Amino acid sequence: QQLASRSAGVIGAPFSGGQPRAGVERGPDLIRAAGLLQKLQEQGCAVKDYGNLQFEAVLEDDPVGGVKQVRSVGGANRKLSEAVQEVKRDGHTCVMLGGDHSLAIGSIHGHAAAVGGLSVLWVDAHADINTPLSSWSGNMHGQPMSHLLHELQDKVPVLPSFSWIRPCVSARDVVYIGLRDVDPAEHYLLKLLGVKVFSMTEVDQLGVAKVMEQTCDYLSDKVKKPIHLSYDVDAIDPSVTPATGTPVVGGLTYREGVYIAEHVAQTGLLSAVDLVEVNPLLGSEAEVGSTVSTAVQLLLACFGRRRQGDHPPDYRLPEP
Ligand code: B3U
Ligand code: MN
Ligand code: MN
Repeated sequence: QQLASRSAGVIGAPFSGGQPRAGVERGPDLIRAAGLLQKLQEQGCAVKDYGNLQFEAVLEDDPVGGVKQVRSVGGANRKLSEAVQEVKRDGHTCVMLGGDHSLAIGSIHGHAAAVGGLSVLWVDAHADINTPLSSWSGNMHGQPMSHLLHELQDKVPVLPSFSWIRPCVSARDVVYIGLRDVDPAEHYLLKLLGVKVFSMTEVDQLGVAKVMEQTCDYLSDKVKKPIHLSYDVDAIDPSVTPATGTPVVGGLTYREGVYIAEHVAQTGLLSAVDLVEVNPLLGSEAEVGSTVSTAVQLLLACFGRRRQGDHPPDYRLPEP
């Protein structure tokens, strides 16, 4: 309703170890260079920049049962979790700029550690709920949800550098939007746990407005928990956001993507947002530009930017 949506605490997480393609670690700097922080301030949002995290290189990080860069991912997320806790204790809505989606482990873990029970809205072409044992790729960006969900702990082995993680999300507090590339094991788990999913089929069937209405009804059914929005830029159609590691045709339009963020902002419950998987080394200059500017617009919408326009309550029209 009002122009300023509280304050944003921005953390850059230049990390790519959850997947094999170099470049995604440059996401935070590119999103910053596209003017995110200034634009947030221009729309009346107070901003505190917590800078980019520096992650220690792990020299010996051999695969663990086929899962790659386990110790790097564990260490980076431990650091991120602590940074998110600081941002939340300082009272900001946390903005985590990735980096790959394995960073949701630390982001959600830190968020839950600071505020308690959360709702998670996961906007992605992928479900990212493989267990270390079900993953065929061995990439940890396809697994973060399995490490976070209470219900899956007997399915997830303890990995090196992961013993600090405590599961902190219940399956009934999770909604997915945009799915269109889901592995058999992931589909099995989503059905087993009865997770609320709006795949691209439901987006087509219902339209994005109904999807968001039903999402918010579902999440605020009993108690209104703070919302963690984990936005993978590959949820959007690759014609709009091609500069990402695993593009999948048939995604959300730019308008649907922005609508989701606008609607979440309107709930007043948004407490943390991840914007991940922007990879400026994939694609032409124009493709990277389109991907980065879309990422910025999604985040501005999360902090109350409205396409109808807006004006501060004390706006005064120049008089002749
Ligand atoms: N489900 C596959 C593919 C994938 C997941 N997330 C992305 N790709 N970006 C996997 O590797 O687990
Ligand atoms: Mn993802
Ligand atoms: Mn994805």
